[in-house]
Amino acid sequence: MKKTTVCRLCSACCPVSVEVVDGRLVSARRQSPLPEERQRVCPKLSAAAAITHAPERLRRPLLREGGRRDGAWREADWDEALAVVAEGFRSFGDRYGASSVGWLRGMAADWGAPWDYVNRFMNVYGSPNTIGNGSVCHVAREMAHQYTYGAMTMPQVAESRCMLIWGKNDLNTNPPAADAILEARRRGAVLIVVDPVRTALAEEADLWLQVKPGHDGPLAMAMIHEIIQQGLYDEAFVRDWTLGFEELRQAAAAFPAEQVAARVWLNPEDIRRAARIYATGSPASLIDGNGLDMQQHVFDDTRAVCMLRALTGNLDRPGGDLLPQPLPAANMQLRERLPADARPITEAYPLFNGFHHNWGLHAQSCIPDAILDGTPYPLRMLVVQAGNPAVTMADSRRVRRALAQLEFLVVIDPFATRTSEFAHVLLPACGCFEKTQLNRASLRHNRVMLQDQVLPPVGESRPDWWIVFELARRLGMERDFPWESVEQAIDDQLQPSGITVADLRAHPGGISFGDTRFYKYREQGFATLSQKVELFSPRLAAAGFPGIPCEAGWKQDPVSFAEQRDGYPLIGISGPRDNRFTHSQFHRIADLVQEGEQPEVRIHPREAGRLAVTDGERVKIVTPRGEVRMRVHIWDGVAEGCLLLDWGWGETDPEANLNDLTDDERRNPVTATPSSRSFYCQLLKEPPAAAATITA
Ligand SMILES: Nc1nc2c(c(=O)[nH]1)N[C@H]1C(S)=C(S)[C@@H](COP(=O)(O)OP(=O)(O)OC[C@H]3O[C@@H](n4cnc5c(=O)[nH]c(N)nc54)[C@H](O)[C@@H]3O)O[C@H]1N2
Ligand SMILES: Nc1nc2c(c(=O)[nH]1)N[C@H]1C(S)=C(S)[C@@H](COP(=O)(O)OP(=O)(O)OC[C@H]3O[C@@H](n4cnc5c(=O)[nH]c(N)nc54)[C@H](O)[C@@H]3O)O[C@H]1N2
Ligand code: SF4
Ligand SMILES: [Mo]
Repeated sequence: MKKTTVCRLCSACCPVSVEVVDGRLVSARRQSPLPEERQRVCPKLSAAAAITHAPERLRRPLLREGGRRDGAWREADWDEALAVVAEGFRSFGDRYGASSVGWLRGMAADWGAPWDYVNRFMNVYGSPNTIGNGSVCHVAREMAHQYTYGAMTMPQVAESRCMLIWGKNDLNTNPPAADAILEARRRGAVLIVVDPVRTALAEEADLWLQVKPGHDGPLAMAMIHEIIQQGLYDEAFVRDWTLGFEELRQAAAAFPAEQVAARVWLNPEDIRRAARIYATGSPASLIDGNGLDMQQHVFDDTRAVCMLRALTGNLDRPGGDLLPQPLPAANMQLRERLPADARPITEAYPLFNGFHHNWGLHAQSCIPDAILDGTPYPLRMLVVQAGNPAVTMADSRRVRRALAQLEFLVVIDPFATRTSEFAHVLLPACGCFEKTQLNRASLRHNRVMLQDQVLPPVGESRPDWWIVFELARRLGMERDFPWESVEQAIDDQLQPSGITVADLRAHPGGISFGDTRFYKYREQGFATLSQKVELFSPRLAAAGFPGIPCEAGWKQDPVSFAEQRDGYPLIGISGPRDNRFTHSQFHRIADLVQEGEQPEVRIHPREAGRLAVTDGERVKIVTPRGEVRMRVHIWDGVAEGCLLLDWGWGETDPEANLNDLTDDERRNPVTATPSSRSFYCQLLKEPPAAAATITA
């Protein structure tokens, strides 16, 4: 039988058709408006059956013998496992207060309604410590959009004459977006790419700016300066709809292309050309991505990038960048139920905690601080859902120390992971095809599509929503979790829109809530305090942060370990995402890895010559935090002075856990973001004998 649903094997949320025979997924294909020969295949989706029915899938809840972390695992039924977890919530709450319990959320299983259920559960329980990983993912960037013009924009490439792609690699990370970019290219749209790596999109570009890692802010400021100085900005829009143009003009004057160029590894003419092409190419879309995230200056760098959209009048216009029209939906989180004096462990980041009515908390690094240092107070019990922090969080050796110190750790995941090694309870979650849920994308962008269950649960695994609802019942929260099915909960959430699950099932391709409208700000202003685009932010200035991005001129080098760069002279770049894997996931799936495949470090030929390393050689990469071992791949798509390291192998190859190298000490003061994308490091040759003994 063929069915339509949304794939959640990564965060791209692609609409897909899947074929199911006798309760098993047989094949899956992305739905695409393009003719078949132009559709690109997603290897993860092609391997969906192997992933879903993998022998390693957890099929029953697991508990430790004697409740000790060093006890052997034993299988349990759900009743017993949930009773143990509920007892944890009760006893830690009684002994230390509800805030001693935290819930950490990874990126899988979506940020949509399922995330709202967890927030609701924890708020009613009384702990403010429900924390996502948005400080390293896009939420820090989202906050920069929000502070500049009220919401995160969506590029409208179908009608763009020019596309400026800034630190995003949709070919590997978001196939529907990549299709749209390549189609726009086919009809002649100009393409500029800002990326330290020669990605396939950079190869395709009319102009590729191979920026120094982590130095996007000064580049954006130099482009702003050029646009203002040459009078290439949209005067009417700037006059009517922006606040702080004069302050921005003055601050940007400290960033002339001639001075900035060498420091960001570019030449001045390319910076000026990029500014000119973008500013005169309207309508132009600006596609910003995760290359800006995981950088210590993510917030200011992204604000500067966002300002380019406003100066050129490309906001909320066809072919530019759309301000979203969120679907009217109920806020399910019951935040008002938290005790008034509840202090989250992320209290040092109040602006980030509160910038959005629905995002919740995302200063992920505060979790190890609370466990290890008791800062601002100790966290004793943690639930980790849909995440693998032992591999994916910055300075993961410290994170593993923290996990080992927890008095009680519950992990909810379809697979055992490096993180679950530290767990006392391991609850088997359903994969994405085995459950029904709403995706956050549906709540944000006025096209709602149901991720509909197409398969029965594998083994006794259960959907995340079911686990949360059942726990709630066991803790006496029946009144707040009255739903007998997820369909009822979704209907309640979508009630303000009038759309129901039944409607969505009748329209598996999705339902739009009204037409897309442009220039909405002309009627309602922007969703900032001044209702204008805030080039200067009075809110930030009042809180003691720069009102204009980079206003202090050149700040300290944002690349981690800059103080120790004498001993660690190369810049490591946490590599682009491979379209076969999602972070730490799927490296065990035989269809996706080649026999004997090892993670690689890519090095420019001249740098390899200086380091005297050869293609295929296994080497050690070291930072002040730790070391990894990878195989050399000589490639001229990365600049001299940089090492491009494969990302995500730490789950299957503990010697290649990239976050063993990264730093979590220096963080962005607004968003708690560390520079785990770029860090100073050194490369050491391995003695041949030692190298021969190391296997993946
Ligand atoms: N150095 C470095 N660090 C990074 C990054 C990087 O590029 N470089 N990327 C960062 C970014 S942007 C992100 S978002 C994070 C990602 O960090 P994580 O969210 O920790 O990443 P994953 O490895 O995808 O872990 C997801 C886990 O969820 C499980 N899972 C899958 N589906 C479900 C489900 O439906 N329910 C449940 N309960 N579990 C499920 C998977 O088996 C897996 O164990 O990593 C960040 N860390
Ligand atoms: N296949 C696959 N798809 C995924 C994921 C996955 O793990 N695998 N993860 C999902 C998640 S959680 C996320 S957040 C998205 C992220 O998706 P994207 O936003 O596309 O992020 P990346 O591919 O990590 O990085 C984008 C580009 O930034 C570049 N970059 C690195 N450092 C810098 C820098 O200092 N400046 C600039 N300008 N660019 C830089 C990288 O070389 C890369 O080409 O992908 C999602 N989709
Ligand atoms: S890119 Fe592939 S894995 Fe990610 S959601 Fe789309 S089809 Fe699924
Ligand atoms: Mo992410």
